[in-house]
Amino acid sequence: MRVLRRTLGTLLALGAALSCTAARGDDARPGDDPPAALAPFEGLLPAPVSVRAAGPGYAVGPGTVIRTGAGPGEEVRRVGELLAEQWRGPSGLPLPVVGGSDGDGIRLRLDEEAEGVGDEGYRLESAPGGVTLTARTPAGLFHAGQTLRQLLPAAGPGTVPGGTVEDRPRFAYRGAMVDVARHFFTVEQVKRYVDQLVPYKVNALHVHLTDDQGWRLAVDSWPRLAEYGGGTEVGGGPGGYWTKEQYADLVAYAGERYVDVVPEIDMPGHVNAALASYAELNCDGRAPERYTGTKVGFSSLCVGKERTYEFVDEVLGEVAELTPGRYLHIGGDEAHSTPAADYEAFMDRAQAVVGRHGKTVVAWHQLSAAGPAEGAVLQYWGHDRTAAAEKAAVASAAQAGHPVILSPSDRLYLDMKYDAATKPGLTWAGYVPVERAYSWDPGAHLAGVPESAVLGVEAPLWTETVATRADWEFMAFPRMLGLAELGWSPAGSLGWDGYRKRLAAQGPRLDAQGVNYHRSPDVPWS
Ligand code: NGO
Repeated sequence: MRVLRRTLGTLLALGAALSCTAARGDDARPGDDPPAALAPFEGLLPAPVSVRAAGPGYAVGPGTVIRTGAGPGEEVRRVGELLAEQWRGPSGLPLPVVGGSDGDGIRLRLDEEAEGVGDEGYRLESAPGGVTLTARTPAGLFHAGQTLRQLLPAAGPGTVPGGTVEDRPRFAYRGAMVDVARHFFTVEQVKRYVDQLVPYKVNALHVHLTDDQGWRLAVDSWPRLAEYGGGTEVGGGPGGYWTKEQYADLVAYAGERYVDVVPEIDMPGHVNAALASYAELNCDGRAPERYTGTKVGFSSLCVGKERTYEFVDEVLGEVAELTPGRYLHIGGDEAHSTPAADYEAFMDRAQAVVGRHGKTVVAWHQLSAAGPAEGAVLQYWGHDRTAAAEKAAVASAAQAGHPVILSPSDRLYLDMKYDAATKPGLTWAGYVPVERAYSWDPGAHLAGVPESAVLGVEAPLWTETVATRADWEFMAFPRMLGLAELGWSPAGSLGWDGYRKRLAAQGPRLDAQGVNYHRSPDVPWS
């Protein structure tokens, strides 16, 4: 009986492999990605808006060139170079980048009138003569390139299936946050995160630069912040900080990949590193010790002191100057040591400073109860048990026109353990297994916050318990891929059953990139 069942299983698997090979055209080799269970376009993650499979596809090989069109198109050229750079290693092909658009190969086409693709979307058309990527913006072409890459095997040459993909994002903001304050991480390490996220069309990188345990960005007007305040971390390690050049380098690197950096200077709480660096920032004029524990809510800027606002203005001014993106995050969470009236007065002034420096405020959702400035964006980090009144304050701010970024802590906090066996991580918002991180609808998550008020989603990685790049990856992957799909794919194509297969299909790509991801037993990894 058992033998019979096994034979039957083998036959079924063989049948699936054969039908899949047929669907992929004559050039596909058995064993190519995606795994046998999925037809080629079905493995795409995030799932695209629409797909039409048609006829044979384009075989990518040693003769394949990337054509970046006629005319000036310097940025298109740059996108072409970047895509070539991403694919050369895995494909082992030379992939030269040339001008013009006639001839076989991969053609990048900027068309400002392209329909149905929005600012970041694209159309991908594949036939034996080549693949044409069309978008209204270079960002759209870049995203199209990521889709194309997923249609090829994780390693080696292969055939792009014939057909058309039409695609555009559901939400404008699809973000990741990393806390480099609790444990210090270098710009190079953060760049690697960018590399790991852009294949999934993530477009925002929020860097939590300051907290009680460390100040991580050099500020010319207040040099001790980084030099002294950056000199430790949770657990008492040596910490560190980024020079302005290093930060600018990260911003440029991310920007070239269409990822906007959103810097956060947390205030009026979470400021012990600053208070320890400058006695004059303290109400009593005495600097506290540096802090290497993990408590929150014990520090506050001195709201009644004018010097505090000079500090805020000078620091935010320098950060704004280094940051081309429109957002500046000023924290505003867990100000438990700042009386409510002081908090409001302080946040009013801090928000005005951000505006004067030409940026739009982002703050954690506690600001919603205390008077967000016009246009300010609120980042919601509550959970299922968050008080109704707190949620209602976010809803009424949303109804008054404040866009909301959703980071529900019981869904998207990457520092929450997957389950009891996860070594790093916290549990205050509960366990967040891969399915829980994915199976919810950002367009209908908070009562009174309609989809139109949702700017997007972001998954924060807090690092009280995350001290190494390996643990960081383990906590972020694969949950970040779920965020990417929630942020990009139409509501109608979401669903755990399909998603877990798409996710499994990404396994070999994560392996090829050397990502240390959690091989959740709920996902049918091949
Ligand atoms: C909270 C807190 C952070 C912690 C994090 C840990 C926010 C917005 N403030 O989230 O300081 O690091 O939880 O999960």
